[in-house]
Amino acid sequence: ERSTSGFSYSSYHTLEEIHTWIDNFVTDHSDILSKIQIGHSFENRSILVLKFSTGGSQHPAIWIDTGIHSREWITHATGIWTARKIVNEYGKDRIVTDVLNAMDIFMEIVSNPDGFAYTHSMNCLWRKNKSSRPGIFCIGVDLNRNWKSGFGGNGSNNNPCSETYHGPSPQSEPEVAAIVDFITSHGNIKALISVHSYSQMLMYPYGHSLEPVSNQKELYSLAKDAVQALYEVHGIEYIYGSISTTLYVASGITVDWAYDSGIKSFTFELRDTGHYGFLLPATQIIPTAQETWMAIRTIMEHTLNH
Ligand code: ING
Ligand code: ZN
Repeated sequence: ERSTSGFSYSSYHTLEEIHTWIDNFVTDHSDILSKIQIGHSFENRSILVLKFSTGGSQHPAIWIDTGIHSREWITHATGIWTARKIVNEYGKDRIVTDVLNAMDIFMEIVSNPDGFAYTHSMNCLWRKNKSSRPGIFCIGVDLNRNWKSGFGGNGSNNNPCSETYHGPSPQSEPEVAAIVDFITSHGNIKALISVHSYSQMLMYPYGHSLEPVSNQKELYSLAKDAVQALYEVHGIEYIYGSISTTLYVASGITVDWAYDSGIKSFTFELRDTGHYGFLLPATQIIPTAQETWMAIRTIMEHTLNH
């Protein structure tokens, strides 16, 4: 490590700092890392994805996104720590090594760059993106309600001023369309992990329906194992189950779209349970990332073997 040696993994960072870190991190580990631009945000910021690959063509892959909701700062910080962990463990940890020898990993750290910039400049509790449309007074679409699966259903809102506004049509938002286009054209994504905060939960589809998914037994037992692995790190308890039965009904969400596209999908709600909420102190970044890693690693291992 040279150019990233001064970066603090135990602090929160601005968009500019994260983009600089991405460039330096990719340079430092160019043997297995590259940077892909998959699109532009509404305000024309780059949408960047880290690709971890040991070579080969058409490897199956795992997708991880953090920061779809801009105020959930612990998710970006956890993503950054996780990226470094993957690089450090390759060739050391058997599971990471086996996974990366057979599969690629894609990580989108700042999935809502406009909202994230706004949380640093104006309103640290901003959730949605920053899109605006003629004749509509309020700003922003909820990027976790803008997906095709169950679009416009219960647990999403038709009012542009709502925090859960689903937008005018499925994938109307460039930040969502970029992911849909990338995953669809890749064609071989096996698992998707979408990271949110807060509530300490690990969930799987559906959000838009109470109906159990066809592989719900598999997803339930994997979630149970992942949550157990997480608990063993720092004793933090997560609850788990389908989104609609564990949290609430929510429609047009990332993981329902992924599931309907044939991808095993999970969504995390990281620390805490509401004491600090979205404003989790930076002292909790490393412990949160450490425990989350053990759950992610469990999901990766299962994806490799199934
Ligand atoms: N909560 C999520 C929300 O978008 C969620 C809960 C996550 C619902 C994943 C559906 C899927 O309402 C937060 N904190 O963002
Ligand atoms: Zn969220």
